[in-house]
Amino acid sequence: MNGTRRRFFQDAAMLGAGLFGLRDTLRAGAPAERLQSPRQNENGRHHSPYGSKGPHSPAGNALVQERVLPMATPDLADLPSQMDGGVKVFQLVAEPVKKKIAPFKTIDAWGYNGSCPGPTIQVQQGDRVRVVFENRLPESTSLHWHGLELPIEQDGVPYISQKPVAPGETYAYEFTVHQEGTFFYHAHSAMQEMMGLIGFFVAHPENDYKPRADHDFGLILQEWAVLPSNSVPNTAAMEFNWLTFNGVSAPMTTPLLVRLGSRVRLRILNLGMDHHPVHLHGHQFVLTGTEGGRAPESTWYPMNTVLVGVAQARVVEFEAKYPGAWMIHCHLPHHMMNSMMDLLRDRQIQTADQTEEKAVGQMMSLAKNVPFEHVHPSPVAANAEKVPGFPQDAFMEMGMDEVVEKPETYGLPKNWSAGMMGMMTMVRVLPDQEYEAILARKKAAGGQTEHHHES
Ligand SMILES: [Cu+2]
Repeated sequence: MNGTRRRFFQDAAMLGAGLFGLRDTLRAGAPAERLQSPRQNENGRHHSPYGSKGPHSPAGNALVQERVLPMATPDLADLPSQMDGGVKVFQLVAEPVKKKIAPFKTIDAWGYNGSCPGPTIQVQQGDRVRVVFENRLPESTSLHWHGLELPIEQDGVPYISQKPVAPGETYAYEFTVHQEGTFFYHAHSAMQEMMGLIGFFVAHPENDYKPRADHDFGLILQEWAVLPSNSVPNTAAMEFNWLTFNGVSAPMTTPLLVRLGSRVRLRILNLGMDHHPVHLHGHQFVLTGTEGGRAPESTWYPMNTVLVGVAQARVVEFEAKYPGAWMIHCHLPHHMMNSMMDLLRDRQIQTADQTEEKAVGQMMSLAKNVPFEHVHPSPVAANAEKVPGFPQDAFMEMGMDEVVEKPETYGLPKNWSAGMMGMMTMVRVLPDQEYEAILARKKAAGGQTEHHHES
């Protein structure tokens, strides 16, 4: 990036953050784009579908002040708040959620406010926070604040720091956030965690991190064991056949849009049974923080794959230097696919039995149910069936571009979705004009993509 360009971004970002900050862009009907900075463009991309349920004040809805960049959680909403005196108040409801994790797979998960994972909570260091929590699950639960330093009675551990919150009960948590960083909330019950009871709790620093990022994204990694023709995850399983980012498997994951030349922050959070090495294509990043907060710059070194262990958060940053659609995915081979058991049932057991005719027939019938037109995207050799080991990846690629189409996928090459499976998304590094064009499409589509809210 040349100096002029860099200065433009910096200046625009400073102006955007200072004069015309988050509060304005979050307000419905705000004057259109007075300044175009990456910072501003990402603001307000998520409007909670739950906002209408509770009281609503503009001040409370400005989740962080103008000084810092809020995080965007693709495919998930932010939890709105309201101010009660000096306290930022959130309403969180634990409840069963029907969650579409792939165009042809809907599961019975548990989550918060109709969302799985739960909506993202964003606060600022120094905030006094109250979370009014209601349990609409069929069993007792509680809320644990992972990584936060708070009084023991707010720790959310059943029988140790509080009585379990019984079905139908409400319980208020209240504490002051003196830390900054990437935290999360979850039920402190192992099986409930595996049913999906988790969400981001991001505490922005009093003053923005240096260097400042132009884009900030959060991804929650989860895994599910759901047998074919079943919808309820087996929470006792140790083998997983569905892997999700923010509650959806690729190609349903919404691509991350960034401006060419911008600085991107990626916060990756894992609550499952496996550790996930998350890899970024085409760029190097540095590890700038963990679930414990920001790391000193002297500790940063280049990498492109970060191991996100269970119960960890990893924060990485990179300069989006190269235009293109660059994969971000867990690199465990089995986590780069969706369950094909629902589709190619017997292939899992007797691959030698599989023929191209049978496989394509199965894919056709699945496609008919979704529905989309299935086009077999990649050729196989004429003698493929005679080769030991065949098939491996043949027949796995399901091009379904039209089913998962949204403004963020505009302009991707035909059949792009055939290359996207499992714990996978992409960062689309776009030159100004293309970036603006997609932004305009998002705006025309209502400023948000509602595919995250399944019920
Ligand atoms: Cu993985």
